[in-house]
Amino acid sequence: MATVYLGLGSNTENRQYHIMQAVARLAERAGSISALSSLYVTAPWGFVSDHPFLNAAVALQTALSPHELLLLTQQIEKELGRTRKSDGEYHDRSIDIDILLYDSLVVNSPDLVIPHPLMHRRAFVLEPLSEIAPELQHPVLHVTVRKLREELENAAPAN
Ligand code: PH2
Ligand code: MG
Ligand code: MG
Repeated sequence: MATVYLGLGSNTENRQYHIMQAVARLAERAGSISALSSLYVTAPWGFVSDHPFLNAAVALQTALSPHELLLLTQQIEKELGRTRKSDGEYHDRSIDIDILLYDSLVVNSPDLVIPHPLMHRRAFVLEPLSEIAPELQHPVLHVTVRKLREELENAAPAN
């Protein structure tokens, strides 16, 4: 069994419904959810939108491999109405499920990078994650989630 941390986000109608549906479908098909953070209202990061996000983090115990889990998260995103454009920009989305950490595994494949390469720069990831796993070590940066969050808070606002 692996312990995996996922980041969830939604900024379209019914944000809370989409997040809770994602959690329920993960619990049904990926394993068991051992922690769920509060839902955080966050401003769109990296793109301009009138629609604020709800973000959350979950801890999942799973027997799925990283790639099996990736396929499942993509399937659940699709079921919940996620569409994708290939213009390299961020867009409003009904649901986004990102694999943040998978045990202390480091994965660098064309379709999947773990730890999530931007997680340490995003307050909308670190806030919910530090609520459920403050002492968790980042396997590449070798500092805790709590520390990453503190460092981001003290960094330049451009982050
Ligand atoms: N996800 C992004 C880009 N920007 N901003 C917020 N606040 N929350 C997100 O989940 C988010 C974002 C790319 O996945
Ligand atoms: Mg994302
Ligand atoms: Mg994503």
